[in-house]
Amino acid sequence: MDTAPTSPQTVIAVAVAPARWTVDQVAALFDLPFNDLIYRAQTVHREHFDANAVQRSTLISIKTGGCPEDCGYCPQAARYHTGVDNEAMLSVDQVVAAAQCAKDNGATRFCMGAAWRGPKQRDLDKVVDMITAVRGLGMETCATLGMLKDGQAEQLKTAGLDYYNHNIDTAPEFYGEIVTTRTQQDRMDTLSRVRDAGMHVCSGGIVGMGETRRARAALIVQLATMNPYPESVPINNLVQVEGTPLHGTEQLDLLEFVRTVACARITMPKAMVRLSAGRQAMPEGIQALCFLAGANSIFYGDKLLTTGNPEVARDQALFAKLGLHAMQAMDGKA
Ligand code: SAM
Ligand code: DTB
Ligand code: SF4
Repeated sequence: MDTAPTSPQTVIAVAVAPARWTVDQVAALFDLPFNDLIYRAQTVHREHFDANAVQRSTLISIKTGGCPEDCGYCPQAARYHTGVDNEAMLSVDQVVAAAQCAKDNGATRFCMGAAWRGPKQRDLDKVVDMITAVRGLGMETCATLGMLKDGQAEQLKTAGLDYYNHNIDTAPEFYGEIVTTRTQQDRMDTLSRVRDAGMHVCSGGIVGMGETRRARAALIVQLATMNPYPESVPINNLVQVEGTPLHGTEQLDLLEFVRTVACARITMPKAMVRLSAGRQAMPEGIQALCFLAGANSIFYGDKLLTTGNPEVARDQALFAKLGLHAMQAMDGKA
């Protein structure tokens, strides 16, 4: 593949490049002059999307804290002292009230997250009721509940779940330095179950965990070479939480975050690329560059799961300033 784009013709060639991206190829994208990379990403973006439409998903933590896993980034792991308490699961009524509020604010998708290694059957029964109720409000539904066992994805699909979020988080070779209580292959196995059950896949990763640029390229390749690649790709910048092992990691240059978004857009042209965690600490100019680089989705609402996110009013003002408009529900397309 030609990796030295200097003309629009070259850009078109990249847009139809085969899906079998290699780490060398994506590393070469990362190494492009910034303007060339963003131009390429924006060109690909415009071939598939309204460049000024951004989808908005609201998150809720339906079960907070006390998780047995050891993910080095996560404030909800029981073993780290982060000040996040282990709370009981929310009721269906609490979840529906939050979903209604998110809908009233303009969100089209509602994502329910739980601090589990994976759901137990009685937990899943309650999540099924939540999904049914949120769908009843006319919103798209997403859940992130950890690893799924045989048969569980089918139950979620039957309940009407549109998306299952399960991040592969980082490059395969770096994964063992961040999480030891499961392997990345375990994550891939759950993603296969989600696909086989006929749900849309939401899978992405976290950058700013001390990985190399090549590892960021390898993360993108791991996502882009899934067959098919995920419909939704959240790109998170590590939110450093005191008490987690990754607290104190050197901050990623935010222009490198923008590059990661651009590489996701170029390699997964039809995916919704979500500018995810870390947005609260991002200046508006960086967020604007992320949209220019092909991000077309955000988490919307004052809170992510346990950490902060820009206030709704601030995001509405940003949309107005940038001339962005809300993307309506995807009708299952992305
Ligand atoms: N327990 C389930 C799991 O791990 O799949 C679902 C909830 S978990 C909190 C969802 C995702 O949030 C993780 O896979 C990770 O990508 C992201 N995440 C968690 N803590 C984060 C942090 N401090 N900064 C950025 N992303 C984070
Ligand atoms: C995703 O990729 N990022 C969201 C969502 N999927 C579940 C979670 C971000 C969590 C940030 C830390 C917290 O708020 O606890
Ligand atoms: Fe548990 Fe998920 Fe946090 Fe890992 S990321 S500790 S699995 S809640």
